[in-house]
Amino acid sequence: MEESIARAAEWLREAHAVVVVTGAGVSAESEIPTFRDSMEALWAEFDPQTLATPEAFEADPETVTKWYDWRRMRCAEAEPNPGHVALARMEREIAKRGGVFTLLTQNVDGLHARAGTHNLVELHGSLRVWRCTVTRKERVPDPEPFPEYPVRTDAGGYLRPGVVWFGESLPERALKVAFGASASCDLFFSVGTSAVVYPAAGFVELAKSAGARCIEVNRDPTPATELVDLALHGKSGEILPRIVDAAFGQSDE
Ligand code: BJW
Repeated sequence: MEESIARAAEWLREAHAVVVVTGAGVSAESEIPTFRDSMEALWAEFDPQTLATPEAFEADPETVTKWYDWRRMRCAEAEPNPGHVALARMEREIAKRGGVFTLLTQNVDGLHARAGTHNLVELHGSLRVWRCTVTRKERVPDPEPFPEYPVRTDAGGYLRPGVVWFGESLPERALKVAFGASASCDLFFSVGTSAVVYPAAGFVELAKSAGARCIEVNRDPTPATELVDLALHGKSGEILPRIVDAAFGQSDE
């Protein structure tokens, strides 16, 4: 592990354009269950892959709204962990050296922004923002559970979470930035993601084929493991700070 950390740090120091794609694993140490491990307690009988669809919301808006509201509350209570903080510092250090840093997250929990990352693309939307199914008008609900499920709007629709479900398109601008950044970076990190959900799972292939060095930081091996130049298996909240400290020195912030 020591040798891999040193190599990742060396590549980070040499990089001019860094892209990081993150998934639910980066928030696991903030006590937000990962997407595929999220069905605990009340939700054990459900399959997340089935609930995260427009069809599920149409068929059972009560259950889907309850699930997202439960997750919204957990995210509001969570705090960024050392992995989020290390990525925010990575952005500042790269910027100090005149480089470009882009963080593409599949997470809807808002923790990267709260940790201080600026150039952030939320590929799958946000759990903070909800919208009316009829007017598409957005709003940020108060940080307390909804009084009813599903939530009716004045326009006669329902309030749905501002996230991207399976079968829905990602925001156009997010896609454009993500494809552009992945195709033009010289260092790419895949962090805390099972790397199975597209289009995000394809960014590492794109970066690799465009000549970038690719690094995976994940608890378990994934389909990306075979593609990358360096795979570090463990907790991102432990590995990312070690890479950033080894590249730029211990943080004195
Ligand atoms: C740790 C750790 C620690 C734990 N430290 N690591 C091409 C091929 C095949 C299919 C498709 C394709 N293109 C599109 C599709 C269809 C579909 C898709 O990809 N399906 C696959 C399942 C095959 N994609 C879509 O529908 C997308 N839309 C689209 O492409 O539109 C056009 C189109 C439509 C239809 C057909 C073709 C084109 C939309 C995808 C939207 C995904 N939305 C969700 C829900 C968001 C709201 C919510 O959160 O509920 O996003 S699904 C879910 O998966 C969520 C996540 O962001 C996403 C990725 O999951 P993630 O983050 O990787 O989490 P996990 O739990 O899977 O993994 C966690 C990892 O962390 C694990 O590996 C652990 O080991 C690790 N870990 N602790 C480091 N401490």
